[in-house]
This record gives sequence, C-alpha cells and structure tokens, in this order.
Amino acid sequence: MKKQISIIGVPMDLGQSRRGVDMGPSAIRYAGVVEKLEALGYSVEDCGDLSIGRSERPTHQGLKNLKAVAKASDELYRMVKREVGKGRFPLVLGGDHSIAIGTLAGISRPYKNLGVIWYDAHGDLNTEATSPSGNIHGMPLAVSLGYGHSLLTSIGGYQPKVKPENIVIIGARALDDGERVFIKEKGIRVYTMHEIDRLGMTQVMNETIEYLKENTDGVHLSLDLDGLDPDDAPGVGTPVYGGISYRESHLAMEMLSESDLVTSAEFVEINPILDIRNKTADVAVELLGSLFGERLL
Ligand code: B3U
Ligand code: MN
Ligand code: MN
Repeated sequence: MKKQISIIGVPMDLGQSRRGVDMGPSAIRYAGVVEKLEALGYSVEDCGDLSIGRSERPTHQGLKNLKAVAKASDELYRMVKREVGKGRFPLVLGGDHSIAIGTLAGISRPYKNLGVIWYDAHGDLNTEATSPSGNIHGMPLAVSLGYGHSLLTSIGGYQPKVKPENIVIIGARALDDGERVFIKEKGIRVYTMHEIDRLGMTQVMNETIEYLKENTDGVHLSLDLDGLDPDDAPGVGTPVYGGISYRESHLAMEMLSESDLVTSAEFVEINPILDIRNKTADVAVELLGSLFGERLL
C-alpha cells in the first residue's frame, strides 16, 4: 500500500432521497480516521470536503438531481485525478454512492484493467430505464461501465471506466430485476449472501483476490456500509437485513491488506442522523484500519 494517503470528503446526498448522508465525511473524521491511519505509519493529507451545491431536486428524464450530481462528479473527478497524479493513495469519504462516478473517473484512466470490488447490499447497476427510484446512488456501477445518461457516463471525457470482467460484487442481497438481467448479460462476478454463507468469507476473498490478481493492474475498493448487516452498521439510508457481519468484514479487509492489491478506496453511505452514537462511522474507521494493515497481534 502507498504510504501517502489523500483523504477527500464528499458531503453528497443528492444521489438518494434521505437527508443526512451528507454528514458522512464529518462523522468518519470525528471517529478518528486521520489519527488511525497516521498511527499505522501513513502520511495523511486531508484535502477537506468538496463543495456540493444545493439542488432544487428537479428530476431530468427519470434521474433525480441529475445536473447537480453530474457537476459534483466532475469536480470529484478532477480532485481525485490531481491526488493520483501526485502519486498518493486516494481515500474518498461519502456521501452517497453516486460519488463513485467521479472517483472512478479520477482513478481509472492510467489503468488498462482497473479492478473494482463493490462491497454492497445492492448492485448499483440500474440505469434510468430500470431504476425503481430515480436515485443515482443506485446507478454508479452501470454508469462506470458506460451505461446510463451521457451527462454521467461522459465524466472525465472517456468511457468505460471499468470492464464487466474486472468487477467483483460482494454482499449483494437486494437486486432489482433489471440488475439481475444486466449481471447475467455482462457476466459480472457476484458473491451474494448465499455464496458468503455457503463458502465462507475466507474462500470468497481468496477467490476474489486470485481473480483480480490475474486480470487487473489496480483495484479500487468501493465499500458501501450497507453491505454490512444493519445490526453492525445501522447508520445507512437503505438497510437490508441478512448482511455481512462486522467480523467477516474485518477478515475481508485484512485479506485485502495482505494481498496488497488495493490502489484506491471509498467508504460511502454513512448517515449519522440514522446512526446510533456514531457506531457506523466507528466501524468504517476500524475497517479502514484493517485495510491499511492494522493487526491484532
Ligand atoms: N436498487 C434500488 C435501491 C438502492 C440502490 N442503492 C441503494 N439503494 N442504496 C435503487 O433505487 O436503485
Ligand atoms: Mn451502493
Ligand atoms: Mn447499498
């Protein structure tokens, strides 16, 4: 793992319909992310928060806040690209998951085959044609594959940002009909909760690491806190029961750390208003510790 980390906060809540997720970056900072990473020996620069404009919340062609999300994605793209250009590890703190559009635009260009681990209860593979909600946070992985509104797919001036064969989704348990069809059509590798229960997290991560090691030249971890079970991560806008446990998640992060594959990361969807005493932000910081090399012994 690179020794220099740039933290970029994105207080974005326009990709979904519940207020509060814009406070995610503050909650993660309050939980001690900078101190944790510095204690592990990293040099951390906190670049502060992107400024997210307020939207009137108009809907364009079935997409809520399309223009405001596109504008923020473009700014995030530029900021991430700038930090990557300095040779630093970009750690992006959300905000709702729509921010992955800008993050991936900012990191993907130098890679031939950027791998993506999408740790999430959801597939985030909707387009305006399949979305049940019009919420852009349910679309960023489709957008990054080049599917969706051109205002979003064109961020960064190139597409796609990622190829279907370089994606691994882990923790899925709430997929929409259109997403299921898309996954099968594109052959995207998905470990649903069924496979996690059946194989165990050790095998899921061994297979994921093996697969990405062979096929990719960098790996972005996009971790949606709702991938975890709501008992362990209650502060999220769209909780889904039967999720990945706290312990399994630590194991996953530790195995990723040992693999030394991860070249960028984002932690998203923490909603402090819905949280219990900042528990979900605390969990995020603990998981970041494991991802960046913290060990029990
Ligand atoms: N798939 C649904 C729900 C959803 C997606 N991502 C989250 N919720 N967090 C949708 O609206 O696209
Ligand atoms: Mn998500
Ligand atoms: Mn989710």
